[in-house]
Amino acid sequence: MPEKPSRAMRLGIAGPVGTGKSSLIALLCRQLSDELELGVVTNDIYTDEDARMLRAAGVLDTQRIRAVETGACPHTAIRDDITMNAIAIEDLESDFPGLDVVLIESGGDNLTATFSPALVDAQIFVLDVAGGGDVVRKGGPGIARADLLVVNKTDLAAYVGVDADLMVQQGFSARDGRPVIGLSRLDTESVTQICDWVRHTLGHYASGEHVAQDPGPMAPHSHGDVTHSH
Ligand SMILES: Nc1nc2c(ncn2[C@@H]2O[C@H](COP(=O)(O)OP(=O)(O)OP(=O)(O)O)[C@@H](O)[C@H]2O)c(=O)[nH]1
Ligand SMILES: [Mg+2]
Repeated sequence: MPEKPSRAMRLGIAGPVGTGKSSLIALLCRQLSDELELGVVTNDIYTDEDARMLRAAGVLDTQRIRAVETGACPHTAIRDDITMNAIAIEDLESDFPGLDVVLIESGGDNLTATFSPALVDAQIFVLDVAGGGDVVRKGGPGIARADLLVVNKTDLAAYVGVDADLMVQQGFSARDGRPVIGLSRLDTESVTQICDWVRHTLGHYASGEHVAQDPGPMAPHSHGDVTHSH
């Protein structure tokens, strides 16, 4: 029998800038806070803007929303040195015993940033249709191997000349059958689908069957005149 975990499931939400990570967290809080005990940790480079936005949205007790100011590229705090996030999560867990899920938002980064499996039990990678129909094909560890790929803002697809269904299909092809959800906060069916995915994943986690996966390392990239490889 797999060992049952004794703490909340940590669910990471990553993806490029502006694809709708905070909005997805707000949506999940709105939909699930009656049935699940939730907490949130946001990551921003220089501000606590995402946490303030979520507190202002009134979707959760403001004390359950904590901000980590990374002061560096977002992936630094979700992958290289997870200490600040781990402390924020532990503080939340000690202030609110019995949490079911802690949602962790990565700062918006590029296509290669993913959470360390030491920080999260499962992760969602969020793209949006406005980023262009080619993004899924371009690939990257989050697109290929996150526990769930979300193609967000499908309601905007017609306005930006993108075929959202095709993006979702390309997601399935790029992911060896791992799940993909085309999402819009205006499309009730898609909202139900993502809530069901969270319930299903939590069920697996709670029974001890879920194993945290590492989508893979960052691609080499440069900061000014220094080149890093993570
Ligand atoms: N039309 C539409 N807009 C959306 C949807 N989801 C989010 N947005 C909008 O997209 C914009 C960016 O959303 P955020 O949730 O702030 O995105 P983010 O990924 O958290 O952004 P960063 O944290 O800055 O990287 C906001 O104006 C949202 O209102 C959606 O389903 N449909
Ligand atoms: Mg955000």
